[in-house]
Amino acid sequence: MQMTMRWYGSKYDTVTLSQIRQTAYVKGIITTLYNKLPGEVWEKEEILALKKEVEDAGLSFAGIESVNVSDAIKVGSENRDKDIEAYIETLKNLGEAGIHMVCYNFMPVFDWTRTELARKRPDGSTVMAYSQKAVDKINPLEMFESISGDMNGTVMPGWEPERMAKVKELFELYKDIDEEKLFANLTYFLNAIMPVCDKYDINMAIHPDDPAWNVFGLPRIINSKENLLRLIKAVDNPHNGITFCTGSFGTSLKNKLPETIYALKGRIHFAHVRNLQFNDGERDFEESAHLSSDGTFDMHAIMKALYDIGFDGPIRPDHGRMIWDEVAMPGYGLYDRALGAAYLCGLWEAIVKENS
Ligand code: DNO
Repeated sequence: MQMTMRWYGSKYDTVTLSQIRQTAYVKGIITTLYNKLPGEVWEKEEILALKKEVEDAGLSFAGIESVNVSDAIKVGSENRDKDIEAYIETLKNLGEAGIHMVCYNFMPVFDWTRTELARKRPDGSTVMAYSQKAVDKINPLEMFESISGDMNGTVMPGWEPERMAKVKELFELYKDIDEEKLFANLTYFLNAIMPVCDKYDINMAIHPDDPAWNVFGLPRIINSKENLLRLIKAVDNPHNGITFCTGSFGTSLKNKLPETIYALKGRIHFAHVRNLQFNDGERDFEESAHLSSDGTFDMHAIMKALYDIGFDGPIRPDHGRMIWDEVAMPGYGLYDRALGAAYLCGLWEAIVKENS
């Protein structure tokens, strides 16, 4: 595995590349052209400039999170082919720049959903949290307003204000889209992009739905072991793979994390590893420290499963708590993610040594 950290680019991130490098644990960067809208082509020069910036800081460029998929592609509207053409062009440019892993998601309207961005824990740290009871009380059209006050002035992925300004239209667009249609649109998209992925050896890594159940009546299809297996079989090409995100996939306690990792052998191209703590029933959780004993997941068993399947892709700590008075994008401060990286590297080293 290669330990990485997500970075949003010097214009958007509160964390610098030199800080990330000094963690020592993190060797690679997962980044994006954060200003690009879905459907827009990423030009080769822009990609190369970003890559140079990362490499000049002494870090490796480990992949993209995300090249976002347009709503036209997700709903399968007439103009989707134009957006798919643009996506293919972007992949070609990434491939020519030597980039081989692209994370994306196929969630309608909202990317990941949380009801609180700064829930206070007894030790004074703050974490992101989800409560179904709170969701049931929110008008989806006001979702953005209800959390935006806690974004610390940052732009959160999937929650861009321009996009949220159109949320009503977005709901309208998805009104006839059920699980089966969404799945068919996903496989249509994947079949169209596989040739360029084959040509440039680009691993596509779909991000699980977060949370793993329908929110506001919107369909979810990347949310169980069965559905993940269905997807990799439907487009049976090794470049059609998964971002195994424990904190998203694990929101449903029915999803068994190590077991699913074993089942996906060869098709996990990227891993996000973090822990959750469940509170009041199953659909109420908060993002704990990465440490097993701080949450619900057995992090050792997760890392061991990744080791056992021969996982050799990029891995990253995921949403961190906000600690030590840091002010950053919720989930994406430096300090707790650095602790997470150190912990995951420690587990990994122990597993490697015990097995050799
Ligand atoms: C949240 C992230 C998601 C993820 C996208 C992938 O912090 O895990 O925004 O990057 O869903 O496209």
